[in-house]
Amino acid sequence: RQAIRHSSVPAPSRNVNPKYTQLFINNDFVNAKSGKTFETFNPATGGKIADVAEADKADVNAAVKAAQQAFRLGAPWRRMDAAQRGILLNRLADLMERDRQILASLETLDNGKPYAVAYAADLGLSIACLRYYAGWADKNHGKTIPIAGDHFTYTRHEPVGVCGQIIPWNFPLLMQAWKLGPALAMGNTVVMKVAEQTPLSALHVASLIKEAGFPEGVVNILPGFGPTAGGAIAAHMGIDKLAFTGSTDVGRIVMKSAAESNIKKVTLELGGKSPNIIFADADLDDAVKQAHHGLFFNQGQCCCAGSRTFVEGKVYDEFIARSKELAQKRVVGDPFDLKTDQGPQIDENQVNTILKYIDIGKKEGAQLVYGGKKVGEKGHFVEPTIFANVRDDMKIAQEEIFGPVMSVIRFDSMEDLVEKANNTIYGLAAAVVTKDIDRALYVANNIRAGSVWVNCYDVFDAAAPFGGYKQSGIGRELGEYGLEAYTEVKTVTIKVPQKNS
Ligand code: TXE
Repeated sequence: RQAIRHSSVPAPSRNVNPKYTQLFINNDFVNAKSGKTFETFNPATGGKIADVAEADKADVNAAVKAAQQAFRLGAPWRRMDAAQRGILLNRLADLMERDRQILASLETLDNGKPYAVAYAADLGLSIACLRYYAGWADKNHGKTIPIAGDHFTYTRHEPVGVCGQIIPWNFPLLMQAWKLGPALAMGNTVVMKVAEQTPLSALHVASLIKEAGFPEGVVNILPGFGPTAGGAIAAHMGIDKLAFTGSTDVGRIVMKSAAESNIKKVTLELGGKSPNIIFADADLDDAVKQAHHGLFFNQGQCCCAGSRTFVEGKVYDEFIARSKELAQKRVVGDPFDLKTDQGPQIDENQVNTILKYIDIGKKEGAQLVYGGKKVGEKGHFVEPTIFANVRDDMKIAQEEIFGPVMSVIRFDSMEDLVEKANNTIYGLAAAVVTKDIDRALYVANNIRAGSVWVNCYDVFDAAAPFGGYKQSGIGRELGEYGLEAYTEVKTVTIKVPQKNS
């Protein structure tokens, strides 16, 4: 957050007009077959922004048909050189760069995240992700393999086919880029359902996909609800692969539905409850800031939020005092104001969940040090909240709150620290803050989590894989590993007259 230099961020468009509110199928914007629409709201005011076409099963069927058509043998997308797919992805990244201010404004309007963050972080990372995968388009290739006998074997890395992608509302553009980048680099076609809370920025990107020159039907984008449009994608017989990011509960539902339909390949990126372990030898100022940003970033709505902050006893009280000071300074309010640190939560449901957990925390006997209440009457703002004296087995240290609630747990020795940190159904991320390299590596290598940050937090790069152990998910996104989910490996073996070494 501090790295964002306001001088390099152009002024936002508060009244940005969402130009695209229909379904995007076969490179056309169309109404839902049912004619139905739903409202999307500004979380900072609660006011309606626009009516958006509501996809349902019939629209999913149409989108799948378009995606299958785009994937048929001999189709332009199948005949296209791999390098050309990379050029198209780079062109899309260029267009997002051109419309960066509009996209960041739409993201803030629909999601509520501070505009300066949307512009610098969400757009910066999304564009970089597309460029990263553009580079892979002609580089993810097979091998020749010296098998026994008079044979010659090679592998082909082929696209999986039609990919169903269901994404959440906390990073609408970034989640879209994480899913589109590897799928398109590898030559797949896509039917994507965006979250019902945040359809607008993704639909603007849909227009850019067409402008970039992707052939018809390669990408189809459907705003709609989970059980209807999302359910139809998960169960569809014509979809070959499903990528889902969202709650663990819904991850379970879509995985079951994938199994019961056509055993489509499944990758899941689900919830987290990530330990952030701070040792007494750390630079305390840095540690306090790191823990603050690791938890409060994006209004606490991060799957990898450092929501179990473990602090060594010797510095515990000081850590709490300084964390409280920092939370007091946090500017909560209008997300279009460049000075704002924290915007609204996504909707009233999330606010109610967060307030419920704050209440549970108090009842469980944790000490509320700061915050704990809703802010104002208008919009969905919640105070940055800090609980001290949290025990590792309390609900607020075990269940994903997905809001600005920091739970600080005290520890006094290395003994069973890693076991305690691992004592969660999740395994998405973790961090350790210390000057002692042996301790840092011991923790980093023994925590059961897909990402571990040492003396930093939330450092993301399109080249570094991300994903969960345990109930945080299946598979990895980003990096070279992220290509695997979108690649089928075919082994071709040829009989030859005489093999020589
Ligand atoms: O998630 P859902 P919600 C967690 C976080 C949050 C909780 C609830 O703890 O508090 O989930 O948020 C679609 N079949 N995360 O309710 O419902 C839905 O339309 C198919 C963590 O928003 O999982 C949306 O597009 N799809 C997370 C997507 O799933 C269905 C980010 C995610 O929504 C569906 C978001 C169904 N039956 C929430 N039901 C992360 N890992 O970053 C819903 N969907």
